[in-house]
Amino acid sequence: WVPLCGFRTLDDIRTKATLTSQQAVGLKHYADFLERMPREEAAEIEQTVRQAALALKPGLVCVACGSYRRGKATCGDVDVLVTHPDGHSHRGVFNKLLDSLRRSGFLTDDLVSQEDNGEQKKYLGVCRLPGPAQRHRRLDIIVVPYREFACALLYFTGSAHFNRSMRALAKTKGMSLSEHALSSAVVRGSGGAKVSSGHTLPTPTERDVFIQLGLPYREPSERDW
Ligand code: 8DG
Ligand code: CA
Ligand code: CA
Repeated sequence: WVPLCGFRTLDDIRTKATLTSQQAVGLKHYADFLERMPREEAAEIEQTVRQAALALKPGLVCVACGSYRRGKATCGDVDVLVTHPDGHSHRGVFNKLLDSLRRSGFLTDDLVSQEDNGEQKKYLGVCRLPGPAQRHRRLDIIVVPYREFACALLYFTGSAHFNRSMRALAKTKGMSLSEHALSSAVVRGSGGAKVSSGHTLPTPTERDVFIQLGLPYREPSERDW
């Protein structure tokens, strides 16, 4: 923007720039997004999502992941993972949950309203708790099938650096770790052709991912890097 348009201040951008809808949301809430929230507020946001989810379908599990689950005193945003232990009732929840949270006025802006990634659906947006002095906060919601719960929980809890280390380690052991699953890696011949495709290893809990990788279990609070 500086070399192309000569914009040097937020005010230039506010008054002269053509913004994408996501940039406009970021600018609108610029001051609020600079601040991290106390973890107590993240807990209230998690609880708001959980109440809306349970009103739609009893048994839905909602877990705040990210820095909140790692026990941090403050959080940059809230990352809520949603699933259902019966293995199929997560289907159809994503849009209904967002509609419900929009109708109640809790969601104020959307950034990415839906991103299909296999059976996982991801929402990135903005919310605000009711009350006079509440700030706008970034909220991410992912809905996942229960068979992917452990790997999605591990991924969404992070930290990002910890995830990169886990994935790199999995590779050295002939495996592949993603937010969906831990798999035996695809084997390729010297020409690069696929010799055998990977298969998913059973990981009913996060602990099973550590066991499969030959690692001692680490609590979320021990996953900062
Ligand atoms: P914060 O919001 O309090 O600043 O920290 P956070 O909760 O750890 O970060 P986040 O940006 O909300 O991301 C949530 C998790 O997503 C993160 O802990 C691990 C996972 N993640 C990756 N790679 C990346 C990445 O490249 N960018 C982001 N934003 N998240 C990633 O595994
Ligand atoms: Ca976060
Ligand atoms: Ca996030």
